[in-house]
Amino acid sequence: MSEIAKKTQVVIVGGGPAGSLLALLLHLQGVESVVIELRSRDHVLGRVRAGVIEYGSGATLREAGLAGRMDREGFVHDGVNLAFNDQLLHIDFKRLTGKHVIIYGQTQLQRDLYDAIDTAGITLVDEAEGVDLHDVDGGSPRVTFVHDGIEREISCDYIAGCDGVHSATRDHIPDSVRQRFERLYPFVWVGLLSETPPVRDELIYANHPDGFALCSMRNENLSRYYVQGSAEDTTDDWPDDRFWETLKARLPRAVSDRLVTGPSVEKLVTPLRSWVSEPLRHGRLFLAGDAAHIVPPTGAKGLNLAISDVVYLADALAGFYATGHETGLEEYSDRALSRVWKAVRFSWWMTSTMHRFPGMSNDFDRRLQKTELEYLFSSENGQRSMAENYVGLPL
Ligand code: RFL
Ligand code: PHB
Repeated sequence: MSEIAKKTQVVIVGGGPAGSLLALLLHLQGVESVVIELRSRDHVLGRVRAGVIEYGSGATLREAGLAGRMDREGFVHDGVNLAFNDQLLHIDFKRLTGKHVIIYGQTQLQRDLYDAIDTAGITLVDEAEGVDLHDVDGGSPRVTFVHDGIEREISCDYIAGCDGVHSATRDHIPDSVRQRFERLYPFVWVGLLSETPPVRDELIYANHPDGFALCSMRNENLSRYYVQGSAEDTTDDWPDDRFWETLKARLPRAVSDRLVTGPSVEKLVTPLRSWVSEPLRHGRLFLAGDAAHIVPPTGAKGLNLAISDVVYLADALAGFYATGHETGLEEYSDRALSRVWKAVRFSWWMTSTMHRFPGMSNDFDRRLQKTELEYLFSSENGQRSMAENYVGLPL
């Protein structure tokens, strides 16, 4: 890493997908930034996370020259499957929308972003501790942190808070200004990664009376599966045998008969919740990605929202440096939130439609869920709406 500058145009806190991509999009538009990341690169690359890249996210990465490996090694999926009542419904994205999604792990994308950051000569300071923001709503914002035991300070024009769910930058938006909208779902996903061939060439989202299941993948010999668990579950509650038995029982027979099981190489429990923190701007601070909003993974939207936020933010910042006008920056929060809420709605709909809720047996909600799925199975318009949202609404 080159010397850390004492002054730059934009300091980006957080070097995950949102922060790294923002730095690169700014660089392409002639805006200088420094990225400050708490963790080591190996740690960031060790997090197993998202796998579905929306059509528009893919196009953004391609336009930024970041899609070489994704286009070579990722998998284009022209549809997904919904399982219900032992039946499979294929949602044909290509026919219904003319678009597709790309299966490409967030880990690989993060590696591509790091490589591009290094090639561009952008400073990414990793293992930076005690990041703090100063004068966020005044005229001379600064970011301080400790790196290699040395206290550092960078002054800048703007700060981008891309520091994920536990964001510290978000706390610089005063309580009197900040509103939080939240929904917690009363269950978790238990996820397992195994070096086995995927059970099918496209994803399967299954609604079963016992609970939800999802079959996903990373490549021809790396499968990613999830099953719905109880809110208080930990990975200790889910030894491999229990996981595979549960998954099998929740899939249509024709699918489960083909399931290849094997030892898990990674296992996690993830809570399902949505929240949005508004607004996304306070003074010279802008929030983007998981620092500003979280969606349950059912709609595969988290990473994609991080990408759309930073596309809007990079445009707004570059617009300011090109014209001297803050119009784009003033519009950023509303523009990004409008797209965010549509993804929150879709993720809520997928979650509500596909999971078993505690207390749901034969009651009104279960009847509605059954009707929702029967409608989807029978209506091309219903399928088109789902396809349109899954491949991603336009940026
Ligand atoms: P990240 O990836 O959390 O990066 C934030 C970075 O900020 C750093 N940081 C700090 N740096 C400096 N100072 C501090 N004080 C800091 N505090 C934190 C962190 O170390 C980190 O490197 O947020 P970002 O960039 O906004 O990206 C968001 C995505 O990572 C996230 O939305 C997705 O992974 C969500 N997600 C999915 N999204 C999709 O679009 N499609 C999917 O298929 C999908 N599947 C998933 C998912 C998330 C999952 N989990 C476990 C949360 C599946 C799972 C299981
Ligand atoms: C994944 O492959 O990890 C994955 C896919 C689809 C989702 C969530 C996670 O909705």
